[in-house]
Amino acid sequence: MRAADGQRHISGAEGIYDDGQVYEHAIRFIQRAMGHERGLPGEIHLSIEKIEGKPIFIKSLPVWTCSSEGVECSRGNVRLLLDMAGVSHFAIEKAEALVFTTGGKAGAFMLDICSGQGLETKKKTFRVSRMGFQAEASLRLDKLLSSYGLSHYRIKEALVLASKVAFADEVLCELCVSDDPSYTTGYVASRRLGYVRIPHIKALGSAVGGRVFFIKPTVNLERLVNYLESVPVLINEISENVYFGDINEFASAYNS
Ligand code: PML
Ligand code: MG
Repeated sequence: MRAADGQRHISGAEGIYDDGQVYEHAIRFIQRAMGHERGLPGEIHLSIEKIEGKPIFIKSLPVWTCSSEGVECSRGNVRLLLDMAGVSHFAIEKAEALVFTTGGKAGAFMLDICSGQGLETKKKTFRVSRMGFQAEASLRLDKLLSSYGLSHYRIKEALVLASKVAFADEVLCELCVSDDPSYTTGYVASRRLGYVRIPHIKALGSAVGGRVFFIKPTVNLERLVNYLESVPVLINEISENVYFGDINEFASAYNS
């Protein structure tokens, strides 16, 4: 589902479901778009396709929630995490300018991890699609996340997207800031870092946000875009690791 008001992105959602569940999720996505805090969309596009061929099965990333005293502390944590992942200072600054000063873009920007340059393609942003859960893994994750008080639907949706993205060899890591004014938790994710949630990543009421994928210089762009947009990926195994702690605790766990 993709909802927009002119050029301004309102809401987007993706999923892979058994045929018996398609109707229920289609209605849920339309309701989400129609009741969105970013405003009433001028158009809603709902596309339903049969998945052909065998999906790739992956494990979900472990989840760490990084405690913080406020926006300034969280912005520092974002910089530290991206630095730990190996993103250059040029690329960090470029990403910060994209996700902390603008909003309303559907899809993710792709930046080179060294130069911070956006990839030279006709499209400015890329939409990750065709990802979901096997039924048993979905129930297992619901149970696990709710036992830690993390049952918000966004966490599960962002975790499946981040897990698909992290599985791509060409992507070093991802930064996400929701552009919904009432949602102030973002994340930095990679195969090595896991899915690191950052509360207070922006001020309450702010409509800035976006997604950035940091791409290795040797990227085969066509293959990567095909994987992100078109290859079906299902999570069939859930990482049981759910942690809470500050950035120092995270860094020592990461380095051990
Ligand atoms: C979004 O829904 O716009 C992205 C939310 C990302 C953060 C989800 C979380 O709380 O882990
Ligand atoms: Mg949103």
